[in-house]
Amino acid sequence: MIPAEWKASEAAIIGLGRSGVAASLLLARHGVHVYASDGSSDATATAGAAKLNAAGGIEAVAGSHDLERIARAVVVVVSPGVPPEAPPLEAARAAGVPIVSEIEVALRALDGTCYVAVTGTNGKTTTTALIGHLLRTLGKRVADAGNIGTPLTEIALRDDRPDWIALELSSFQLHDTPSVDPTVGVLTNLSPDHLDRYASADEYYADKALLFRNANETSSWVLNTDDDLVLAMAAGVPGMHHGFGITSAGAEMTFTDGELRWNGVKILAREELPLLGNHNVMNAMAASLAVIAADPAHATRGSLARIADSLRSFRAPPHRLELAGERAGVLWINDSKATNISSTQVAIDGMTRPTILLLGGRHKGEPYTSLADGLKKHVRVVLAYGEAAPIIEEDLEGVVRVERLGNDFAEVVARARAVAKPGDVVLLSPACSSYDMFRNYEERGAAFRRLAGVA
Ligand code: UMA
Repeated sequence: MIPAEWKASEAAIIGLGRSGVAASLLLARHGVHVYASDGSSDATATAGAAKLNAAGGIEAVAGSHDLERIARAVVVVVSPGVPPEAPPLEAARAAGVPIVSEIEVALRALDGTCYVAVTGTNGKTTTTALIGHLLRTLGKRVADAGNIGTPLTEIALRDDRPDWIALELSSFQLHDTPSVDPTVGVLTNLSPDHLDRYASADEYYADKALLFRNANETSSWVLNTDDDLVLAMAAGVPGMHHGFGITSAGAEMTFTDGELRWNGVKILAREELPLLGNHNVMNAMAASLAVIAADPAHATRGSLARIADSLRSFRAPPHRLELAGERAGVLWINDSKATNISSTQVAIDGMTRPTILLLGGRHKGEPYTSLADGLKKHVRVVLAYGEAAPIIEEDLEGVVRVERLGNDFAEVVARARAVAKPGDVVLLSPACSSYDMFRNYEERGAAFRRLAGVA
């Protein structure tokens, strides 16, 4: 339920991206007066403001924040991309105004709806999409939401409520979401990320641990038993623990003799899963286990057969080791979603041909030196580009051939084409965010596909 006291005053929404726009519309629908602002006056913020001002009951401004007005608000609703030290949030904290996430607003409006929440460093989006797909195959009406792309408040605005929500939660979204209490919670894996926003990996992990903040005896957790950090974080958390793992012994969901098995029962053979890489085997295990844990009716022989069929028909979401095409014997792979080191490591390890790697963008704080082993084995040339290029060049000196390029992505792709020989792969797996050159990783991946000209 949206609290009655919010309706008596004004809510301040920070950010006019998808989250801020949907959260504003939802609060206005619930009778809350909304002041929404964005510090930027870029095209997205301006369009967001125009949409909200046309909606009624909302005042929206792109280009500045009225800090005094924000300090008088009854609540501040923050978009995930707004860092905690942003001036509007400092102003709210100084005035004692509670700060909540867009997800928190949606959970209050969607009170009582079942959801599987997925967090972790990598594999979140694919696992979330898989969970949505599996539940749909089992006959449920499901919405995929959160970090995957559709804000949860957008789902709450729909007249038709889903039976289930497959909800991807980033650490940014978990930060200000005190009500998070999923039917099933999934923790895929943990490794350092977002060190441009967090002072340390531990600070980032602390936000991930907020998935468990309302854990109780009726909670259900799906955990990667191959990952010591995951096990340490979940140790002692109340509720049922369901493990999945390839290398660890004793997990409920295993990958044994080339088969995904649940409690020893075959779900399907590896070759039937149409996804590249072992990390996707882990994602498929996590998703299947989450769906089985969600409802005892999903563990019958018939349901397990439907889960297997559903895994066979799943296709990878775009920008995740996506095959862009092949020309003149060169394979072009778009892994634009790889915005951290561990994700790029997984991509490199999955390469079976000599690889030209496009690495770069906005540096996020992790050193590139940890890529050295994989680079030596699989990569012929690294094309380092964007803001991170000098750091990449310095970190990888003596490890692999590195060519330092600038900020012109067309030039980067043209150079890849010139360097590639028949039998090679050109892999965009940047290990950086895209924000120095693009609006987001989707735009970067789309530019790669277009410039590659292989589709
Ligand atoms: N801003 C201010 N004032 C400030 C600072 C920022 O107004 O002081 C503004 C910015 O100008 C911007 C807005 O705040 O317009 C922030 O918007 P946003 O980045 O949160 O954009 P949304 O469109 O709402 O997208 C967000 C998620 N973005 C981020 O977490 C950065 C999307 O995840 C998510 O899909 C969407 O909500 C719906 O839930 C994207 C992402 O990159 C895919 N996520 C990160 C990742 O996967 O690594 C966490």
